[in-house]
Amino acid sequence: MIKPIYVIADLHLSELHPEITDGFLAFLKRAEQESSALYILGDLFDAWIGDDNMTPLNTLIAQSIKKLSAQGVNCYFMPGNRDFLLGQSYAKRCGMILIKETSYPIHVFGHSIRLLHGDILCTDDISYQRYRKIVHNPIVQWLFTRLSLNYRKHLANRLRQKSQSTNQFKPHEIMDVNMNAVAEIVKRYHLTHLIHGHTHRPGKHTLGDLACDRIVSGAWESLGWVIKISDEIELESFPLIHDHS
Ligand SMILES: [Mn+2]
Repeated sequence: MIKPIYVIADLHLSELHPEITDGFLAFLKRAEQESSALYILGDLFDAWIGDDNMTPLNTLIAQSIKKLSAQGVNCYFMPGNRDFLLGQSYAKRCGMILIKETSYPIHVFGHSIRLLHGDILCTDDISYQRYRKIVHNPIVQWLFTRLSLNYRKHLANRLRQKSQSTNQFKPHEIMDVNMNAVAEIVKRYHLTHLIHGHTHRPGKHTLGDLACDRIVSGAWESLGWVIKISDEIELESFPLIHDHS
């Protein structure tokens, strides 16, 4: 029997939440036993200012993912809106294959599945989409990575504060996916499943008229979340248990 493919997103790892880091390390051991591949669909880290910022946390995570990939579990990473600067150098340290949001659907277990972080589906949030266009510009990114680490930290903090204060006043609906954007992708790629994170609204939605399921992973907080792909596609939540071994 072929082992399932695991998909996770939105762990938002940071020094502020060691319990989530512990939960992730325990999850990686589980994934080593249970899965054939792991897709991380972005926002693995709460912030990423460049692959040269090797903190103890980033080093620990790289070593742990590397261990999993060395066991033959293929690991893939698609950047989210928090860690879109995570590049080839860090991916290599983790033994992960960096994949772009523009990648084609994967055809596994008879499904046609498109994997996304999910932010590009939130087209009602016009100011965010405008910001996204700027920060995804390769020239802007190149310039940013040329700044000193300290100055990048400072800029990242200011950006985060600004996004927190503006998001506070945004209506709930515009922070969710736009159904026209969903339908467009489903039709264009003849998808049977669309899998994403980002919205922090875990759930399984049947898009009846499109004959497609949209499965949304949850953000790791008090629970961890994994989407398991095999003949069936399941969304599972589990308590974050510290692994003492
Ligand atoms: Mn996100």
